[in-house]
Amino acid sequence: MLSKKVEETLNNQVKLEAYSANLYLSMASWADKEGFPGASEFLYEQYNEENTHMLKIFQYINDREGHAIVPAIEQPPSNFNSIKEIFEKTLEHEKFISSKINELVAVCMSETDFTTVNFLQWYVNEQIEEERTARTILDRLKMLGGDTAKMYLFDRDLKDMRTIN
Ligand code: OFO
Repeated sequence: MLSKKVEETLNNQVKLEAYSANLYLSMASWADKEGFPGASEFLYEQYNEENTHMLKIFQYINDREGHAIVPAIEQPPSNFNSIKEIFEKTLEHEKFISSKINELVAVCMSETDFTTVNFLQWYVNEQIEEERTARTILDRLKMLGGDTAKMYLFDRDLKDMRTIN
């Protein structure tokens, strides 16, 4: 059984994962509208992944006799200046999520809930991967330096990148 504190913190993480999903959905829409089909497809995939992250925690709360709550979610930004800005925001956001996962683990440790610490290990590893992918994409974008022809190829290649889970 979850302590109230762990239950509350997990429910807060549900909200953060749901926000992440909507943030990527919004980015996917912008990329689609601006003529970047590869980036858009990649970001729609991120949306699906974040929903999975959210649902896993949601179901875990109830599995441990807590009460998973469907959260109200703040509207994400809908306009961006460039694909580069999108991936800068992605990296910044994933770093923020990593810090929240670490806080969550710290709460579980202080409540001696080692079952949840164990459950969260998947998220700890996932965050390493998510930050790394965003950083890799940003590095590639920096190398292109705004070259339109190369940007076309970059966008096409993004379709095949499926390393953020
Ligand atoms: Fe993008 O992170 Fe979920 O956990």
